[in-house]
Amino acid sequence: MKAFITGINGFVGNYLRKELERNNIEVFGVDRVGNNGALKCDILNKEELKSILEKIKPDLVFHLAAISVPSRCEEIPEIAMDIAENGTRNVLLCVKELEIDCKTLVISSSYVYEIPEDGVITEETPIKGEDALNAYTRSKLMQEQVCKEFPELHIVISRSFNHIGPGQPLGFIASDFAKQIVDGNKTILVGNIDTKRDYTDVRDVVRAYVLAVMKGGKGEVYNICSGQELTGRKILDAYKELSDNNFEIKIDESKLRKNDILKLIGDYSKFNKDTGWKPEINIKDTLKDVLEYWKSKND
Ligand code: A2R
Repeated sequence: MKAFITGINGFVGNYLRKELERNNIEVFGVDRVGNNGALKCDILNKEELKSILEKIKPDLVFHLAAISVPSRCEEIPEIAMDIAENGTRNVLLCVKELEIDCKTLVISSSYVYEIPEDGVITEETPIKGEDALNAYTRSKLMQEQVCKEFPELHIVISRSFNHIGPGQPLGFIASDFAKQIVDGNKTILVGNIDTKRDYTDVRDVVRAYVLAVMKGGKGEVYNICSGQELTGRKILDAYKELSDNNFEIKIDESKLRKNDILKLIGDYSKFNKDTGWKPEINIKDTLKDVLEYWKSKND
């Protein structure tokens, strides 16, 4: 069996490659650089992508390539949208035109949901409109829209909630705090650390992605999440226990976001019912590994 990953050398792609190889699946992939065994291809270049896919003829396609850091999407919204819209369309058009008999997983986000007043988010929760405030959300809404242009293909959409793990770059809360702590900062500058988020270990997430593409129904959308609440404050508490840096927390007004979502927690029971998946890694163990990762970078 052969798998093809767009964005193979990203944070998630790296873990996904290992998970697929553990399942004895041969893995191919592209990014715009072409290091580490990846094929160099911008998914915006359809002809190049098509010639690669024509040779591989994968059984499974994982479409991960994106501008994945929301703050970066705000800086380059047109590029983020182009990759989400035309990049996704190119991947699906190539599969269609080459008549590749495969199943495709497209990674969307929990940010597409309207936030309910209370309670957890299911796949029935309404999604935002095209006028959504943030560029990352708009790009993911567009990506889902493009998938609807291909009703004949076996496409599964993952609405992934926050995921964390060793190797995640800066720009995400667990990495940002861990780096400051292992660097010995005595004061950790924070924004709002009381917003509630749903975090899953990236290793559980990639296990979910493999199950989603293999067992998920054609055209189905699934929440991939832990259903557990975690705040920045709790992450910092865990880091304090795990490290010997007795740091203080200081609010940095410039880090407080207007329109911050106070609570974003998912329900994965639909995905569990269809695939049997549930998260297995305790998030405290994840945070320990994240801290170790940043320590190892300093050694
Ligand atoms: O091309 P590079 O070297 O910037 O690699 C990134 C790749 N990528 C692309 N590959 C081909 N053509 C493009 N036009 C293109 N644009 C970006 O996508 C990188 O390898 C990958 C994204 O990796 P990360 O930024 O580390 O994202 P992460 O955390 O692995 O997220 C994967 C997916 C994304 O759709 C997120 O929005 C979602 O999971 O959460």
